[in-house]
Amino acid sequence: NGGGSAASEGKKDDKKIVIGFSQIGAESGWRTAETKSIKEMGKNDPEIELKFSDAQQKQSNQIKAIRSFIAQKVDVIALAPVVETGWEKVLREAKRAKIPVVLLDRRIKVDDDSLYTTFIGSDFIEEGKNAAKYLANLIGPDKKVNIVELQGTVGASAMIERQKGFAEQLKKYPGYKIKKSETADFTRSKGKEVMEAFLKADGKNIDAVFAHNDDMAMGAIQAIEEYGLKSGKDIKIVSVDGIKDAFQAIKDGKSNITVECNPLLGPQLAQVAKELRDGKKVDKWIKSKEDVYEGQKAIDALPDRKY
Ligand code: GYE
Repeated sequence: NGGGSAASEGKKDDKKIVIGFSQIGAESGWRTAETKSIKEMGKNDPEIELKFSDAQQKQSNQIKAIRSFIAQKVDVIALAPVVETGWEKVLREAKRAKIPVVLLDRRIKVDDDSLYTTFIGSDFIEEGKNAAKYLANLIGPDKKVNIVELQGTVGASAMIERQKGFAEQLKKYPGYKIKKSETADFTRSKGKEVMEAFLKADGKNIDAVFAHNDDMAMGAIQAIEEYGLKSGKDIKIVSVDGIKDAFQAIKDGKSNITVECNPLLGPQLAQVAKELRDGKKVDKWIKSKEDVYEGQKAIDALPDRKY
């Protein structure tokens, strides 16, 4: 089994840890950055072998991928679950095969928490709250503000919890009202489409947009400009993720706030996989450290953004 010779040889004689990763798709700049981070981990980490599967937004494809990973006897299954519910059956199969399941970036809802080992990702409630807090701070907490909301993928934990956190925080500002709230699937094109409809219905009375991700906000900005209003001024924009485009939009005066959500989870996934191999106990939630950016702080940070 490799013998215990030179320490400098490290683990190279050992068997690699095989990780099967079921990715959601490629709906946003955020997700593209996550995929890149995971693939780089698979390429650069000598202890890891990565099997990558793209589900094209379909839970049924993810379930198929998980079953195939089980059949291939991978060491770890990593899952970015497109929606929260409906995972019990397949995760019980993984548990029976004694393959640990690591949730990446989105959560699941299951009665039995032992069906997954850990969740690596963000606090979406906190992100929603921060979006509301910073918006109120920007416009003034005592103002009357009509908000339209662009939701992420229906049933996704990132959508459900951002919505919840935002609404909860808004209770502190009685003049702030969510006038319309619709899904735009976390994509730029849908963000534009839904915003166009909002503007057409009542464009003169929209003061702010809360988008569950930056991509939808970028689409909304386009819609606002085409409608003839000034995005970032006539209509304030707050969104989540912290992709470079959002920083650029803030610099250009077209957006106002982006709440950071870290997609660069490859290194953390590798670390967890190694800890599991070594029989270590891992925390149930490995939480990302994140910030909020607006104004000069966003402009200063733009050159160093990694995604
Ligand atoms: O915010 C969004 C994406 O699951 C945290 O999914 C992720 C979200 C992210 O497509 O841009």
